[in-house]
Amino acid sequence: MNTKKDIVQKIISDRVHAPKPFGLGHAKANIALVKYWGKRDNELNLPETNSFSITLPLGTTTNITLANNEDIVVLNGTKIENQDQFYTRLVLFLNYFRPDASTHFKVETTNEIPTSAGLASSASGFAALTLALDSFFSMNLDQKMLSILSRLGSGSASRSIFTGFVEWQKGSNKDGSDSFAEKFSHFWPELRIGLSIISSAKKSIDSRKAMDITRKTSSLWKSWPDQVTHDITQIKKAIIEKDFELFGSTAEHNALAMHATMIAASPTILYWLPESIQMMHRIWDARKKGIPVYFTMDAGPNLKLLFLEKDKSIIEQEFPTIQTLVPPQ
Ligand code: 2P0
Repeated sequence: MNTKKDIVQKIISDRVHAPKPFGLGHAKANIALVKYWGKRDNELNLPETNSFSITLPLGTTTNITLANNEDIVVLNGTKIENQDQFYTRLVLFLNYFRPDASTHFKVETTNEIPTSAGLASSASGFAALTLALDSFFSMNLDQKMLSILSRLGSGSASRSIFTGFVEWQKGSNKDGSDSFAEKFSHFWPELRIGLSIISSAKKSIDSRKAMDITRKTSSLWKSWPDQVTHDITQIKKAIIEKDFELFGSTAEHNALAMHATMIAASPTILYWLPESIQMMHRIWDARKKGIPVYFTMDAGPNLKLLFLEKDKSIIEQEFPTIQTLVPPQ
């Protein structure tokens, strides 16, 4: 069996140098337009399908130094208790890089993503941590290797090593050596993301568990991989041709299809709140009025609106509570 530790060691063993005084990493959050939902390997976060994302302008900055007696984790200026899940997940990841048991790290991490924004921070978090470790041990790894290492922390983190549009290749090797993200060569500077926060409460079921239940029990699971293949082709075509209707409708349909696979799981997994459905109707009503706006949704109740800069003022008038973000190239 390939354990995470074996794989990390294989990648880094001949590249690690003595630690520098500190190692700094920064990575941006991303939102999948064609979703990652379901793993072929739970240990290595190997996905059943490719996925395709857009980078957000908000991210995570992480600084690593050496600590004396135990690992110390500080998030946005507050020391995290070592019983906290955030602490244990981070320390587990650090263990794969720890040169020996007596080496301890202090990890100070700052999240630009407001915790209330309902956005996953594990993607930018594990990518920033990987970049900080790369710098700390002067490894100088290429982006492919950084993407593979980030993936071992959290699947979607593999995409946060890059900016712009990013495709995570599922790969087929058992050890995940061909499962990494790549930057898509085209960009769309006029694209905007509108965050619509319905609830910032902790999700009812974490996405890791939800993916597993979906894959094992959902009657709609069989059709999901073909759906993704189709949608990735369409979304790339839409970007190249700047066809916003194709872009928005593909992303929206893919998100709804992902949620449909969960609704068809046993037990049903439903992340939507009544307000989520209300918001969907408001978006569909806006479209009926001729306003080009679509949405995507992740493993939670919040919607992310997709639109173009030229329609920003009318959309902000129609949806006054959204926060508009400009995706970086
Ligand atoms: C995505 N999500 O593509 C999908 C869409 C949520 C819905 O990636 O278990 O935190 O760490 O590999 O990356 C959330 O899952 O899962 C996610 P792990 P991750 O963005």
